[in-house]
Formats: sequence, structure tokens, C-alpha cells
Amino acid sequence: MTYDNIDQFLPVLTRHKNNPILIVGHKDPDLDAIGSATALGLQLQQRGYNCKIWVTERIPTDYKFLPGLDLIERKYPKNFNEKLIVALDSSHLNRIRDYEQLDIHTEILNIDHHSDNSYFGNENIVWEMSSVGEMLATLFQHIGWDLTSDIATCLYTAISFDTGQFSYSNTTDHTFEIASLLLKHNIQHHKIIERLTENKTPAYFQQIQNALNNMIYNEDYRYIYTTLPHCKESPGNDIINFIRMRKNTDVCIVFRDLPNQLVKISLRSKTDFDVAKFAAKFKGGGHKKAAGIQLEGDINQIQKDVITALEHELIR
Ligand SMILES: [Mn+2]
Repeated sequence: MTYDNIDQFLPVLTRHKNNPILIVGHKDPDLDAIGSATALGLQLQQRGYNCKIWVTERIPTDYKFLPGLDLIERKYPKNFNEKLIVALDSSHLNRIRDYEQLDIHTEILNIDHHSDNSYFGNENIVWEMSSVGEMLATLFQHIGWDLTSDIATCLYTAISFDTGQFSYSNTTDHTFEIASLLLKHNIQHHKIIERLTENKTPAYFQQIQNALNNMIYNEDYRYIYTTLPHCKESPGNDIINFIRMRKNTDVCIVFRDLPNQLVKISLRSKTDFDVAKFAAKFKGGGHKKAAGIQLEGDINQIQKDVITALEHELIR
């Protein structure tokens, strides 16, 4: 494994030692985006940097246990005048919500693990790794920046989330090495996992029920999909992880029917079938084994189009 541009990390930060630094992540932030942002924010803060995290979305109550959330501003901090933007877990600039508000002339450090990353930064650290959490832990280790228990908690949460508690194929020996290092920092492994997995609301169970009722399995093509109607809150990875347990399944899809004819689609592959490539046909993207699409229109028509395209691809 080569760590491209690993030696750019410290010089970029050092150059901005006395400048305001703004940390951003992708829209609908998950726990890799948020956990990485708070880890980097806490790390920079304890080293005397002036930094803020900008996330416009309300932070889900499930995430409230994370340290460092007080560094987050929901409104774009107009008078902060950042000189460096650190973009985390975002394959393209337009993955950042309201990115139009950012000054395009500001220097951008792009740290990401998506295979379709467009290298939109002035500096780009893009690796094939489980999570940005694992990347940041590696970068901190490389430059000799010690971790506090809070920073380790954020990183461990980010990694646990993006690896499905160390169960997906993106989990490597290196992931476990980093996890082992983080565990040495007095973090409560079982509490973090409990927060990630045993903290569900009644609405969540209703979603599971809907997901099961709407589940459709195709034996010939070995795909499975389901639809979540009126699903405002993100179900995270749980529903797609649930339906992927079906025997003899290669591709899993969850369609979320949102207000204003917005349809969000999550895709997973359990074979070499590249769902990022497939998602790109509908202007979506992601990783080979986990990707997403966002479309506007009638859910039934969109479903038909996506499933027809999928069957077409699977047959080749
Ligand atoms: Mn991620």
C-alpha cells in the first residue's frame, strides 16, 4: 500500500498555523464524515490552530455522544475568513452542502477514500482505505501527533461506522492495526459500538417493518431491493445491511422516497460488480461495493429505470 501525498499533510497545516481553517464534510453526513471532522478539529484545536467545522445539517441525536461537536457551526461562518478548507470524505466539491458559499479561491486540502474522487483540492490525499477515520489516524501517526481519548473516540467511531463494525470487505489488517492503536487510548469500545447499534427509536423499527414488507428478491439476477416510503430520517446502513443477509444475493438496493419527488438510492455489491460504476450512469457515485444515487421524479418510474439498467448490466 502506498500512501500518496502523505508528506503533504503536515506542511499544508503548518503553513496555515496562524490562519483560520474550515473543516467540511459531505452532505447528509454519516459518522465517518462527522467523526473525522471532530477528530481533526479537536486535534488542530489542541495544537493551537484556529479551526471550525461547518455542517449545515442538524446533527442526528444518535451522534450526540461524539466529542468535539461544539466545534460545529451550522451557519456558514461568513466572517471567519478561512485561508484553508479541509474537505473530508467528499469525492467532489459539489458533495459538500451549500459549497457555493465557499470562496473558490481558498486553498483546499482534500482528504478522501472514494475511488471516484475528482482531485478537486490544491492538495489531494486520496487513498483506498476503509474510512477517512482510518486515513486521519494514519496521518496523525505519520507526523507523530499524539491522540487524546476524545480524538481516538471520534476516529474509532468513524472507522467502526464505515466498516460495519469491522465486518465489510474494506476492513484490512491495517484497519485492525489502527483500531488496536486507538484502543490503547482509553476509549470505550463497547460503548461506541452500543451507541452505533443499540440506540434505535420506534420510527426506526417502523422503517424496518416497511423495508421488510416492500422487499423484492430476484432469484435469476440475484438482487434484492426495498422501498422506504416517506422516509425523512436517514436509516444509515442498517436496512441495506439487513436485506444483504438474504442468501444468494449479489446486489442490494434501498430506495428512499423523500418529499418533493426526491429519491435517494443506496447500492451494495457482494461480488465484483462495481456499484460505483453503475451509479455513475445515474450521476451517482461512491465505492465499488457501496454507492449512492440521488434522482428527482416519480419513484415507480425511477425504480423501473434503475432495475432495468441493473438487469441489463448483470447479464453482461
Ligand atoms: Mn467515508
